[in-house]
Amino acid sequence: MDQLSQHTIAAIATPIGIGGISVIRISGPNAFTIVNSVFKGSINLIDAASHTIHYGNIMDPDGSSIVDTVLVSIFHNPNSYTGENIVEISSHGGYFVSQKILSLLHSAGAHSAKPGEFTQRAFLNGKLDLAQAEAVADIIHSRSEKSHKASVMQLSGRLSKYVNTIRDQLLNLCSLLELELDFSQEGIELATKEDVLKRLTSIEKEIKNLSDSYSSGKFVREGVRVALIGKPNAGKSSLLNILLGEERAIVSEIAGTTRDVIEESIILNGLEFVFFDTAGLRESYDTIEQEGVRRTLLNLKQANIALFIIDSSHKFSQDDILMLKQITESAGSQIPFLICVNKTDIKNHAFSLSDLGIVRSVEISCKLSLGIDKLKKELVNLSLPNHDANSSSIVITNIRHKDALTSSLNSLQKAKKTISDGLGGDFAAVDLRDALNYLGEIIGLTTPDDILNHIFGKFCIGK
Ligand SMILES: Nc1nc2c(ncn2[C@@H]2O[C@H](COP(=O)(O)OP(=O)(O)OP(=O)(O)O)[C@@H](O)[C@H]2O)c(=O)[nH]1
Ligand SMILES: [Mg+2]
Repeated sequence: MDQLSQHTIAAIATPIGIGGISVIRISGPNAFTIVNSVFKGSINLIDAASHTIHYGNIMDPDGSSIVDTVLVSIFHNPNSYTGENIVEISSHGGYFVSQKILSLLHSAGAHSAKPGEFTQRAFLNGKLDLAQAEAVADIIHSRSEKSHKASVMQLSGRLSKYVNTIRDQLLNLCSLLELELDFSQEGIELATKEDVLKRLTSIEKEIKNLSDSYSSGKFVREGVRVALIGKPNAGKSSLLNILLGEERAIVSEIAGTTRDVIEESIILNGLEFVFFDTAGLRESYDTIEQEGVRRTLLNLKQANIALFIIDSSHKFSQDDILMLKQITESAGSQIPFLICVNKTDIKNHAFSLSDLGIVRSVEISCKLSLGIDKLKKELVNLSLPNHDANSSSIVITNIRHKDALTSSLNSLQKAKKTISDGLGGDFAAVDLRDALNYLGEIIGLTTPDDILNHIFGKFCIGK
């Protein structure tokens, strides 16, 4: 596929602001002539070899004054990021210079690049498939070791390759069923029903495993949202501060100190955790505190893990049990709860959490910094239950990929049912083609244009 665009586009690829250098990227058929018209150096850029760098000045249109001293990198089609002719101008950083150079390039005929247009061109020119293109954006946005690693894996093409091997197996099976239809008059059977079902089951398992990897993959990409909840004075803010290693939230012996939700993140085992310190849960006549409690409950609904903090210097009353039950119900069963028994340094009352059906609990003391490592370990285990530090297995981190796999799985299961019910292979073949198309959406083979535009539209300008 060769869809080299007619237009030459330009954009600043680095963030606007004070900095050492700024990079302006130009891609398209006229990249060399456009830059050459504003550049004065020891070489005519039109004659410059690919993958070379040239020192020179960007000049005002009348050639009388220097706008900036720059380095210009040249990449010839097709050996460039977009597959087109590319020039990258490294200018001085700052608010003004790069904007000024960009406006000169526009005057010389370059069009403004749309968000993600460079990567979109790379995709359209076959330099990257869609999953790889998405990985480019993920690398830029990754904030933790694990999300970075997953994005690099995806950019390297490992996910795409794996999806392709599943597609190949499906394609073979589909062709077999379709071929058999051609011979249906003669009653020739190319594969037994059992054999087809066996092969379908094995493909189904592969798709399902990949799809299931999203349960940890979404945390890898987006981080894990942990709500710190409990009664006033339980020590929620103290725990937040200990986890962050700084006095972020106000701690006091006055019940009802925290009102607004405080959000901060840390990295544990290469995974990002976003903690939300919330207002203590209790009946209150204070309207501000009531609002705080409302926000706590709202936060709980959006959390991936609820850390329920208990003050063990007080008796765990029937009211506490009731509150715990109520919030567990309001949060829904899908959120894992971890009970944190705090203030063990002044623990006064023994209570059995297992009587309440609570299996996961950690004893801590914020005052003495006890049990904090164990708590961190529990949080990681809860987020990545099949966590293996050295695992190189393929994990999907993108909801779009998950949705495509789910749809593929549904079509495949329909085909399986048709075959096991002894109905026509033609019906099964149609469902298998659907399953194939859904898999193709992941790598961009069968992705509708509006979805493509949506994906690239979320990129930053200059990427
Ligand atoms: N002895 C002891 N005191 C603690 C411990 N953790 C917190 N405290 C004290 O308990 C009181 C309340 O702590 P906070 O962290 O403000 O409690 P909170 O849950 O955020 O309270 P609200 O914001 O009012 O809901 C403070 O006086 C803390 O110093 C602990 O492990 N041991
Ligand atoms: Mg607090």
